[in-house]
Formats: sequence, C-alpha cells, structure tokens
Amino acid sequence: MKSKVIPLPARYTGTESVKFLALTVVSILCIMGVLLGSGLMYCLRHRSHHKLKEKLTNLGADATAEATATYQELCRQRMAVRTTERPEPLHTHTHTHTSRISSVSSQLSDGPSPSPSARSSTSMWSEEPAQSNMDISTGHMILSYMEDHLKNKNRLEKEWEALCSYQAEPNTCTVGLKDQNSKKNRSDTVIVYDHSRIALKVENNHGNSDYINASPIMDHDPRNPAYISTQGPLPSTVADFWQMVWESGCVVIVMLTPVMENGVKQSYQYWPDEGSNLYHIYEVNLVSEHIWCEDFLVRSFYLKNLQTNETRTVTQFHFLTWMNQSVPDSARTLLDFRRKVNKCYRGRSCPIIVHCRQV
Ligand SMILES: *[C@@H]1O[C@H](CO)[C@@H](O)[C@H](O)[C@H]1NC(C)=O
Ligand SMILES: *[C@@H]1O[C@H](CO)[C@@H](O)[C@H](O)[C@H]1NC(C)=O
Ligand SMILES: CC(=O)N[C@H]1CO[C@H](CO)[C@@H](O)[C@@H]1O
Repeated sequence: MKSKVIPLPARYTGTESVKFLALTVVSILCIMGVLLGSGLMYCLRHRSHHKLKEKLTNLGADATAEATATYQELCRQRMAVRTTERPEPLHTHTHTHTSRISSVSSQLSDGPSPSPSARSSTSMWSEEPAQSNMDISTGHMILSYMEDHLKNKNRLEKEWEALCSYQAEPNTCTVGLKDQNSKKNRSDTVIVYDHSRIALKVENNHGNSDYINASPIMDHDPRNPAYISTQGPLPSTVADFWQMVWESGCVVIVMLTPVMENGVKQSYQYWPDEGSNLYHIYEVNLVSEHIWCEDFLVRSFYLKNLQTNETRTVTQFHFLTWMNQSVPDSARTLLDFRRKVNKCYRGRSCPIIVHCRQV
C-alpha cells in the first residue's frame, strides 16, 4: 500500500512546487513593482514638498515683515497633514501627503467644536469650507502670488491708491444728506448711495422714516444680500438698528470696534449691560456673554418684537482689539474670529450685519 501511495503524492508535489515557484516569482515581481511605484511616488511628492519648503524658507530670508513669517507658518501648516484627532507635532506629518486627502472629508463633517483653550494653530483651518480644494498646486499658486508681490514692492500700494480714487457710478447720496436724515450719520464722509441702501419699513419706525446708514453687500444671490454694512449706531439710531436687524431676518451681528477707545466713543452700546432694554418696539435681552479671549467675545441676545410677540435669538461677535485707524495686531486672531463667525452662520441665508465705527 505504502509503495503505491508514496509516488503519487511525490508526483503531485512536483507539479505543485513548480506552480508554487512560478506563483512566488510572480508575486515577488508584483510586490517589487508596487514597492517601486510607491517609492517613486513618494519621492516625487517629497520633492515637491521639499521644493515648496525651500521656497518658503527663501521667502523668509527675503522678507522681513512679521506678517510674512506668520503667513509662512500658516502655509506650512496648510501643507502639513492635520488630523485634529491626533495632535502630534506638525513636522512628523509633512510627508504623509496621501493620507491628508482622505482625512479632509472627515474634517469637513461637523466634529465636536474645539474648546476655547484648544485654539491650536492646526485646528484653526480645519473648518474652512475651502479646505477641500486646497492642495499642493493651490499652495504653489499662493506662493507665486506672494513672490510676485515681494518682487514688486510698491504694487500693493499702487493697487490701494487706485482703489481709493475709485468712484462708484451712480454715486448720489441725496437721501442720506436730507436734513432729517443727516443727523443719523456718524460722519459726513461715509453715507449710503441712494441706489444701494437698506430701507426700513416706515410704519414700524419710531420716526416714520425709512432711513438708516446701511448698505447691502451682495454675494452670489443678487436678491438677498450676504452682508449689510452699517455704522456703529448712534443713541438716536439704535432703534433703527434693531429694526433693521429684525426686518432683514439677521441672526448674526459682527462688531469690529471697541465701544470706547482712549476715552472716545466709537459706537453706542446698543445692547443692555444686563437684563433687557426696549428700543422702540424691539426688546433686547442679554442672555449670555462669552469672553472667548482678550481679543473678542460673543454675546447672545433674545430679541422680541412687541408688536407681533415674535422672538428670535441673535448672536453678536464683538472684536475688541481692532483700533481706530490701525489694523489688528494678530492676523491669526482675526482669522480665528472669522472662523467662529462662519461656523455660527453656516447654513443660513439671512445677511450678517457688520459694523465698525463709521461703516
Ligand atoms: C402679545 O402678548 C401680550 C401679553 O402677553 C398680549 O397682551 C398681546 O395681545 C400679544 N400681542 C399679539 C399681537 O399677539
Ligand atoms: C482716530 O484716530 C485719529 C488719529 O489717531 C484721531 O485723530 C481720531 O480722533 C480718532 N477717532 C476716534 C473716534 O477715536
Ligand atoms: C451725528 C451727525 O449729525 N453726523 C453727521 C451726519 O452727516 C452730516 C453731513 O451730511 C454731518 O454734518 C453730521 O455731523
């Protein structure tokens, strides 16, 4: 029995081992191919990353401004992999470019909001909608734009001068200059154009007027403004202001000036210190005041129309350190502020009312 059985498995094993050998060789070739391919890809990506980093470093040597350094830092972080769940040092991520793309979609979904103390530089960009499109080629584009600016140092200034001499057409301000309206302007240099102003409902106005110094700013929808820019309310226009908030359906107010600066009033405080205040038929209740950092805070108001008994919650984002005739110290803080506003506003279609002192 044994002598008959043994040759069979032996023959069988023989053909099998040839098959196995062939299979092994093929698999090894395949694996080597894959390894080579991915190695090549890694090298290419690494090189392009490296080039970019070199460019960034060169830029740094070139430009002295602190703003440039901040920008570089932001760019670097942008290029780096950010998985907010893994707060590891940034530089360890720089080469795992491929995993970044897959992680982007997960970041876009509404994750838990970062706590105020966790204002890490990486989380700062994570909720930007533009994120999904930001890749290495966009990075290159931004860089070349910046390089261009560094080469033509006065280009920005020229653009600014051109912008300042620009006059919109038509540019009449007859409504804002009327006797009964001019006292409602904070300054005679910044008055709404007749063709683009917010008109209040006369029947709901305490002075039977439709005038407020405020302009709609359109984005993609020509019928509904994305923003309304206005002046910091005066004591005499605060009821008009809340009427505009009510009638425009606004739920987010962005205030970019401190109330007081060097003893000079920048804007009338149009909300109560605590409890509620009545401005004509608009009752404003201060619900909460959340001091996010020394640069900005967030207030929540309960707004009630006493004529209809309807109510609404309004959130005010108040930036405290953008001083008169200057720019904010930290671009990062301003971007952080902007991100908070966008996050609160996301998915809504009503205009954001934004004001500093004059507009
Ligand atoms: C609003 O509420 C008050 C008090 O509850 C009531 O007297 C009044 O009739 C209400 N007005 C409307 C328009 O519902
Ligand atoms: C703004 O700053 C300028 C110059 O620093 C000053 O003359 C002016 O009075 C300031 N205005 C207000 C409203 O603080
Ligand atoms: C408060 C106030 O009256 N502000 C100004 C509004 O605009 C006119 C000119 O149209 C100025 O004279 C006012 O001082």
